[in-house]
Amino acid sequence: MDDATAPRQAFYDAIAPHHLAPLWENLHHLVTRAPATPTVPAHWDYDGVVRPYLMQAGGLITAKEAERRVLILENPGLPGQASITRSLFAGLQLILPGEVAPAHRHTQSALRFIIEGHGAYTAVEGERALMEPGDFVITPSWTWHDHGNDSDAPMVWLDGLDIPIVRLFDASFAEPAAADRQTEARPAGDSLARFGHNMAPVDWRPTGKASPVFSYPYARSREALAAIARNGAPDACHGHKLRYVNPATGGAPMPTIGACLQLLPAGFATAPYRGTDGTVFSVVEGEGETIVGDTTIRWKPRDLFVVPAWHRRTHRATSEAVLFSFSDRPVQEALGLWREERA
Ligand code: 1HN
Repeated sequence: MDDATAPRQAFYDAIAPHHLAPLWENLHHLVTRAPATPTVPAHWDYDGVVRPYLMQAGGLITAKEAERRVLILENPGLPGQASITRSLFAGLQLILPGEVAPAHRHTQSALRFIIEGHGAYTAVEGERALMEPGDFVITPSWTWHDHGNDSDAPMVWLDGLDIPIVRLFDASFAEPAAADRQTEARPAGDSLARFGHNMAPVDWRPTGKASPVFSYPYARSREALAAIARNGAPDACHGHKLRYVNPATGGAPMPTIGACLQLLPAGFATAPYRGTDGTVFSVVEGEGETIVGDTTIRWKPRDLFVVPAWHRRTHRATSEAVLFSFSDRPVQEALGLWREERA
């Protein structure tokens, strides 16, 4: 101990009961020269590991009893925090034939990205979206939503929510609906017809902050990627990458979460890239690997992985690959925080 240490420690001990602390002992942890996250790169093998456990969960608890039968994808660097990055929650939800996940609403915004199964539905504000693998469905903040499976096979999707963001602001509200299932307000496909064809009802003005389209079918997004891949060269860092938009604003579908779909041609390797938005990936098609710092993640269809904030990544596709991804980028952009670096 040098001469200064003992009197300083005595001072810290004296002020602590008065809820005072010295900034100078913490400053460099609080204000780092570059992002320093406890989040680590992580990978979940869907078919080999996650799916068997998810099906086991299906035998242990019903969707109704669980309210939502979800296995949390917890970042190994954030134990016990129900978070995949510091700002986002991710989980895999199972709904078995005949089950209903009862209607509720909350201030947290949620996205669904369908992993397996056909024809179960999510109902949002009284309109059902039938779900197929690769479909992207949103349930914006404070919208009523329930899920049901009238098909004859299990249905699994990735849930992405802004739970840690809402927790940061202590702004969580939630309530159950009076009935498990919402009464149908509009037929399935109505929102897509009104807002999903580069058109909108003539006198319509946006009311909320989220997209009026709440289902983005894979068939359409995939067709768009196939066309742009035929028509031009891939971006060095991203391959052929499109972001999902709110057609009313051109911005993200929900204010707190942005999502993208990208196609990597067979044999293509992306140039190193990093952004301040930690990003969750879901593999739809193809096989390949993503190098994050000194970690190599080898992925195949239905696998999930996370790249922490400001970690350099390169993707290499061994066969033509399609990756879905989501992050908090719209929040960081709104706050003037978002940065990226392209090699
Ligand atoms: C939730 O409401 C859903 O509505 C899914 O399907 C995952 C995770 C935490 C809190 C609420 C859903 C959730 C959730």
